[in-house]
Amino acid sequence: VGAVSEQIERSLVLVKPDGYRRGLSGEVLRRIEAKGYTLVALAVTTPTAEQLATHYAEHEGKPFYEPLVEFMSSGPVTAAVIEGHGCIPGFRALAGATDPTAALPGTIRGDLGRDWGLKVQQNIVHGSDSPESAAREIGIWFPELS
Ligand code: RTP
Ligand code: MG
Repeated sequence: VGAVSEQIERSLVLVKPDGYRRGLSGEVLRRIEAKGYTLVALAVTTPTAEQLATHYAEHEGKPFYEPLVEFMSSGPVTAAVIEGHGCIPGFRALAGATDPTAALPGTIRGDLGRDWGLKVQQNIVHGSDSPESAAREIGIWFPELS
């Protein structure tokens, strides 16, 4: 007997500055829509220091934190709220492994990403990792929705 998901959930997706610069926002959104998830909010915005400090609070103090914040503030991101049953783990599956070298072909990071020899993994997309993270992150990027 399979588990039945009863709640339509929402996830926060970011096309990070590397993906935005490379013109991959449309490709990422295309894959989200082709999978069957619904776009409920969409914006292009350059992250502020305050947004990034809140968004990445769990990583503060880690060796990659400073380069990560520097990278994420280097230009616009495309931010989206997506909706659908299981879209939180579903988008993480579409995104693939954090390390784009290890990410499987067929995934966003596996098909479109690579190691550029930089201080931090530039891996095209972010996706919320739990319902709690999603609610918190949607509040950061789309306060009008929370
Ligand atoms: P995300 O939060 O962006 O969806 O990615 P994730 O869950 O797969 O990865 P996470 O562990 O939350 O790390 C957040 C982001 O930090 C960068 N990172 N670089 N060792 C490294 O160089 C390293 N580790 C993490 C990546 O951009 C990662 O997505
Ligand atoms: Mg994460």
